[in-house]
Amino acid sequence: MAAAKVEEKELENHHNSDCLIQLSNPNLATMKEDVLYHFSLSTSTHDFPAMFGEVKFVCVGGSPSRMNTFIRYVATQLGLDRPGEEFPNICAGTDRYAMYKVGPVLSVSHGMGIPSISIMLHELIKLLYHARCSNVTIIRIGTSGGIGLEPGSVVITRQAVDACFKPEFEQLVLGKRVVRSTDLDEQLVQELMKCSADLSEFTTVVGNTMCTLDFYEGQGRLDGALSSYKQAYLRAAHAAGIRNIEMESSVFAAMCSMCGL
Ligand code: R2B
Repeated sequence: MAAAKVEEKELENHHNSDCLIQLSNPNLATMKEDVLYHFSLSTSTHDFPAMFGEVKFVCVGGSPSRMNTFIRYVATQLGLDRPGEEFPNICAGTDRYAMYKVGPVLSVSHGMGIPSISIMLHELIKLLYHARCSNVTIIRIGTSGGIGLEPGSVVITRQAVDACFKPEFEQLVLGKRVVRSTDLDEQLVQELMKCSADLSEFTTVVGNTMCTLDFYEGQGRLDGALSSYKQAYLRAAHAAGIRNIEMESSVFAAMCSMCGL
């Protein structure tokens, strides 16, 4: 094969091996416009490929101010900070979520709990699809309650589990119980763990993360209006490999893996 042809083939192969966003909704192809209501963005008013086409990393976290702090930190790390200049909130037309971008990194807030992050993820995944992004890595960074760890430790989630310690996300869809798996990317887990070798200020461990539906009773806390604290439950969770508890990981894992992220 001539050199140009070889190059063309290589490019084609490279393109074929690209990991694209997979939506599983045939209705979207028939819609003239896709409105991402809670981002205040629409395919008819915004040029998604121009705005987001270069995105390779998406970091999501609960609070808007933390995601702003995060984008400023990333900008400094990448040498893309703009002294004296604020990063604009791309979703300024709404106060539901906040979104910031620097270079290939997008930082998005998701609020608290499964329903809130799930709405955000539907719209974020469609945004990445419309922008024709490929090979995107998505990470949730957030606070959580530790089990058997020093406060301030970091847990890298190997598997998200439910309150019965099962690696499943159960949802009622049109009145039917649908169970989806909550596997995460083991290679990414290892890569993140390697990064922690350079950090001595806090402990980093790999473990399972339990996702609960509420912050108080569901997490066996002592300080809610109602309390169901049982040390035996937390001990059993620890024995099952659970090292922290939060409120979003199961739907995050299920939706991202279903959409090829
Ligand atoms: C961790 O912190 C929040 C509750 O305080 C919730 O979003 C979570 O998962």
